Parts: sequence; structure tokens; C-alpha cells
Amino acid sequence: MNPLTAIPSSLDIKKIRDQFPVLHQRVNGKPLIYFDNAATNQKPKQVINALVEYYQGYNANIHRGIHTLAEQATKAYETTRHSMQKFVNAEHVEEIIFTRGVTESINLVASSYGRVFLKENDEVIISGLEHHSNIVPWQMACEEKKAKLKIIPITESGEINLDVYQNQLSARTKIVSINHASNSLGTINPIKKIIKLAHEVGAVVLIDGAQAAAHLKIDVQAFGCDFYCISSHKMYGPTGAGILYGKKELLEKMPPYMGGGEMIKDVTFEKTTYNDLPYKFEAGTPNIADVVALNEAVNFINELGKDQIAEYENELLAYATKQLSAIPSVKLIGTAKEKVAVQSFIIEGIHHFDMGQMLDTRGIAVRTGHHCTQPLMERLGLEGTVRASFSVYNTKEEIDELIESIKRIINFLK
Ligand code: C6P
Repeated sequence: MNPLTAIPSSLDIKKIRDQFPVLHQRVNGKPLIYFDNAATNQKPKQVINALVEYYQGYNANIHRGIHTLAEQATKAYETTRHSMQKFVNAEHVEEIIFTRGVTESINLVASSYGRVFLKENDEVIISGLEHHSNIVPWQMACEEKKAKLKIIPITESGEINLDVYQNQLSARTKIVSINHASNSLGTINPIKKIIKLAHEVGAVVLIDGAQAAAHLKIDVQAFGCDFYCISSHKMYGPTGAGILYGKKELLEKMPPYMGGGEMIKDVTFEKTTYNDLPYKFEAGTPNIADVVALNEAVNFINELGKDQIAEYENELLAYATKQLSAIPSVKLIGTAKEKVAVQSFIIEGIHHFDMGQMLDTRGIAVRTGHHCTQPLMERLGLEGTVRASFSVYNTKEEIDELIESIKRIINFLK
């Protein structure tokens, strides 16, 4: 047995793959190899079944009706809130706000917290590794409040320069907003240290957990962060759902983000009083079905175990990185010491789009382009990269196929 293709992990990958119907198909005549997991990962049967069961069995609006279906739907929706509380280890269940995902969660904080707590000449710090969703909301808030946006520079390997960050912090810093793991490079950021330093100057910290939720253990109390954002669709759950975790004492001081049903206690034409947490931030009929099914995604992850998932994905990453770096015209982009299972690369003389398209003809799905991190690409002097991102259902055989395909495409285009 080739020692490189042996799987020492305790996970039964074949059994796991059997739970993902979408993986068992041909794309362009070849078996699908799905390496675009950082964009969205695939859904196990139990998540898909939960959606069907909800719509076939107890579709009803929540928190409003007193009939049986409404009570059943409300219970299922609130069960997910408790699961997500455990998933991130929040102290209070009302610290879990359902949103459409990370983008909405960050916008909620930038808009609501920013409206009250940002003043002229204050500073917001983000890093050079951020996704547009963790840049643009802060640009908007800073513009409105005449505050300043500061960027922590990154090193060649794709790590945050902590010395510069330390010097950037001051009494003017009000908010630090950083991703837990980079979507383009895979870098895992030292968030505990970043949070501690920010708190020393009295700033609050938001962590964008989009790329961490499916891969890393999340403990908001141990991290000490003030806000933590998650998208369901990047952790085996449905699209259009996610959470904002926020410390209760901060959420209580923040004004509502949107007005409408559910977020009110009492409305007259003269004055409206707002609902308690978490409902103050959940205006309108929420995305009930997807939140309900998210619970099954949490169960899926818990059943496998985050440690086991991380161990296996790290193996896949190490295997892919080793093979990719052995191809002479391939340059790896993003070589931080601590990474989630994301590997970006460029190929000398071949545009990333061309490589992506040619891989697609061989049934291999990767992402190409700037990955919604244009400032990061500019810093690296690149227009874009090819990005392969791995999940627990991927195999080393699939990576072998990727490597073989890249070699053939290089030879063909030479
Ligand atoms: N990154 C990618 O292919 P939403 O779209 O709200 O679920 O997540 C936005 C987002 C925010 N932060 C990070 C670090 C992200 O990776 C993403 C989504 C996808 O990399 C789609 S652009």
C-alpha cells in the first residue's frame, strides 16, 4: 500500500461519502470531484431530509401561532438556537441571533453597533486577509461616521503581522474585525492574541468564522471575542441561514438592525418598544426551514467530531500541498504554518480561469479568481488564483486525480 494514500484517520470516509447524494454523479462525463468546499460545502442526507420533513410535515410561521404546527415549527427553530449555543459555547442562548449568514451578521454589527459607538476620528482595524464581506460594511460605517479604517499588513506567507497590529492599536481603536481563517489562503489567525490585545485598549472584536465553522473548534468564551459570525452553508447546512453570536451586554445596548414584525414588544403610531434578545434582531418571518435543517448539520459535525474532521482534513491538505509543490510550474499561494484545508496556487504561463475551466471538463470543481478578496490579491501582486479546498468527504485518490489532471493540462497547453 502506498503510504501516502493510507488513511490513518478513525473516520470511515466511504460511509461519510454515502451520506452525500450530490457526490455520486458524473460531471462532463467524469466522476465529480468537488474541491470548492470553501465556497460552500455539500449537504448530508440528514440535512436534506430535515428540509423535506419540515415542508411536508409542519411548515408554519413561528412564535405567532398557537396551533400545533406553529408550536412544532417554533420548537424546532429554537432547538437549533440551543444547538448553535453549544456549538460556539455561548454563555446565554439569547446571544445567538439568526441571520442569513456571515455577510448579514457583519453588516448587522457594523450598522447597529457602529451607529451608536463609532464617532468621528475613531478607528476600526481589519486585516489584509479579509473577505469583501468584512471590508465593505466597515468602509460604509467609517464613511458615515468619519472614522478611519486601518489595515493590518500581511507577510509573504499570508500571516498577519502582529507587531504592526500592536502598534496600530490605540485608545482610538473601537472595533477590530478579523477572520478566524482566510478563505483565499487558508491561514488560521491567532485570534486569542488579537482579541486580548484589542481588549487592552478597550476595543470590541468581531471574528468572521465563515471558514472556521466546519473545521475548527469554536469556543467564544475561551476566545473572549465580542461577536462571532457563521454561515450555515459552509458547515454542511442549507444556504440562507447563519448566526451572529454577540455578548449579551453588547447586544442589549445595540439598536435594532431592521424594523418590522417579531422585533417589537408594542407598537403605536407614537412609539415602538423593542423585543428582548434575541428577537430584537430577528425582524420579519425568519428562514425557518433552513434554520431547522441547520440543526442536522450540527449533529453531523458532532457525530464525526471536530478533532477527527480536522485531523483528516489536515492530512488531505498536507498531501495536496506536497504533490502540488512538486510540479515545477506551480507556485503555492498561502503557506502559513497554521492553515485550514485550503490551497491556492498559480501556474506559470496559464491563466487561473483557463486552468479552472479545463479542470471542470475533467469533472473537478475548484474556484478561480480573486475569491472576494481583491485587496489581498493586489497585495500579493496577483489577479487571482486557482483554489482547491477540501472537506471531510474528499479523498487522497481525488487529489491524485487533480494532480494528474493539472500535469496533463500543463503539457497540453505548453
Ligand atoms: N466565501 C468563498 O468562496 P456568506 O456569503 O455571507 O455566507 O459568507 C461571506 C464570507 C465571509 N467571510 C469569509 C472568510 C468567507 O469565506 C465568506 C464566503 C466564499 O470563499 C464565497 S465568496
